[in-house]
Amino acid sequence: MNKITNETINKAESEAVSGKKTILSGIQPTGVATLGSYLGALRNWAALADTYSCYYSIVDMHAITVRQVPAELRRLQYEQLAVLIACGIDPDKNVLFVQSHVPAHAQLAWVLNCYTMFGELSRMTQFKDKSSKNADNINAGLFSYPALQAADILLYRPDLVPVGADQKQHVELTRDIAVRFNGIYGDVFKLPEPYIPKVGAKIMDLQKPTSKMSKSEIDNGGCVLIMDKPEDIMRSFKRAVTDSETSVRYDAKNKPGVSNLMQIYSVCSGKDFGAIEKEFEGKGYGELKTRAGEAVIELFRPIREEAARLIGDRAYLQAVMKDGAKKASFTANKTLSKVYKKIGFIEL
Ligand code: AQP
Repeated sequence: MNKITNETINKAESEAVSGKKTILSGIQPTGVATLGSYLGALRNWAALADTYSCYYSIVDMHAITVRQVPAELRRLQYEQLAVLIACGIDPDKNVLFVQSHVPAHAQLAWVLNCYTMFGELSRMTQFKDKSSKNADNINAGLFSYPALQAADILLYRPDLVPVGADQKQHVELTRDIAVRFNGIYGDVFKLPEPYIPKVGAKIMDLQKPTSKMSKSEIDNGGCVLIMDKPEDIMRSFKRAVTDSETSVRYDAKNKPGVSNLMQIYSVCSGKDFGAIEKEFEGKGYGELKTRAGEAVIELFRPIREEAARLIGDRAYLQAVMKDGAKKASFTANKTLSKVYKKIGFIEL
């Protein structure tokens, strides 16, 4: 396994600030973005946009590995795009596109499927997780999802891939596939590094703080969406599961609920865990829940308002999609053409 160390991440980070390097990441339109995807990924996407050449994709082809309602899937793609722009990802400075609008993703994915081992795919935590949640639909797409994800990444030759901690295993597999392919055909793919935030990399469900906050699990009240109304956000925080102690202390293993709230409050307020422990000395969990809820409400207020405005402007969103597809295809097709040549396909 091609292990990624902190050292390699730091090296890529420092190289990246010296010149304009490339970044790629994606988000599924399986629901509206959550507090988890915002803190784990989207806020970094926006922050990195000025320094890097960025490709950000709405990955509809990944979404159908789980059954979707077609009209909903369409609506959610527009909504997701509006949220990304409202998060500060400017479509004039970044390439924002929908995965299925760039056929090279499917084309390269097939090739990479032939260079990805059954055993490797079987070990992926997300496959095990999602197949246990969708026992009646364990389809081949769900299984080979990481090969498509490897294609998504390798097509754009990115230096960094900003993701939450849950995606680290997939980026490692992407590197393994790239190394295997390069070992046979020469230096075709660039090896990407994951860019995982130090705090906020894995935001947990407010009701089940031992599980990742996920947009497909919105029914239990433990998931906060960017587009949620302030009163709904506060209600979710007030009901957050904590523990039977009273002290606000960071201990992810023994106090997952409180530690998750601290993590959220830390990213939103910019305060470190030491400062937060001090701030809540002698105070109960109720106050931490309220402060964390307020911080999230204020963080999301301008994003929600701008996204709501953009959702009403379909013509603009479609124009962004068209422009993004054109720019993304230009880069992706160059890589695909190189791959096809290397493996012996005839190009006309
Ligand atoms: N809870 C989280 N904490 C930190 N980062 C997270 N991300 C997602 N959830 C958290 C990161 O957000 C990016 C986009 O993720 P995604 O929506 O494409 O896919 P996902 O990881 O499968 O998210 P969900 O919410 O769990 O979706 P469903 O329920 O449809 O599977 C990724 O970089 C991810 O790491």
